[in-house]
Amino acid sequence: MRRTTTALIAAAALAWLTASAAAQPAASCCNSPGLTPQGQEPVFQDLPKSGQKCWIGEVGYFTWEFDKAPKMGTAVLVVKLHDKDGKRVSDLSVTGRSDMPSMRGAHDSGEVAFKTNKAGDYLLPVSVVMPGDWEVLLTFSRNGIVVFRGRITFKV
Ligand SMILES: [Cu+2]
Repeated sequence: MRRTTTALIAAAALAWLTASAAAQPAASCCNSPGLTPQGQEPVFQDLPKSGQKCWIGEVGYFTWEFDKAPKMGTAVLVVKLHDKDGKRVSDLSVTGRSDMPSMRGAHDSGEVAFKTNKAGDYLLPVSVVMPGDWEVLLTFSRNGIVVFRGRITFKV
C-alpha cells in the first residue's frame, strides 16, 4: 500500500512538471523576459554598442544604429534583425520608448512601434528635445509574446 502511494505521488509530481514545462511559451527562449511576474517591472538589459550583435536567445540577433549622431532634433534609430545564420529577417514586432532617465516621464515618448522599410530595416524617429542623457527601451515580440527587452543609452 505504501509503495502504491509513493508511486502515485511520483506520477503526480511528474505530471505537474510536464504541465509547467508546457506552460512556457514556445516562442520564447532561455533568457526570455516574456513572462514578467505580476508586480515586477520588466527588466531591460543594457545593449552592446551601436553596430554590435545583440543576441535574442539563440534564435537570432540584431544590430542598432542611429542614421546620424543624435543631436537636438529627430534622429532615426535603425534596427536590423538577422536569424542565427546571419540572414536578414523582419519577423518580430519591435517597439521603442524614449525618455531622459534623469527626469523620467518628462519627455516620455510612450511605446511606439518601429516601421519597417523595403529592406526590412526597423525604423523609429527619436525626438531629442534637450541636451543630456537619453535612453530608448526596446521591446521585441513574436505573436504578442515578448522575446527580448533591451536598453540603448546615448548622450546629446
Ligand atoms: Cu530633459
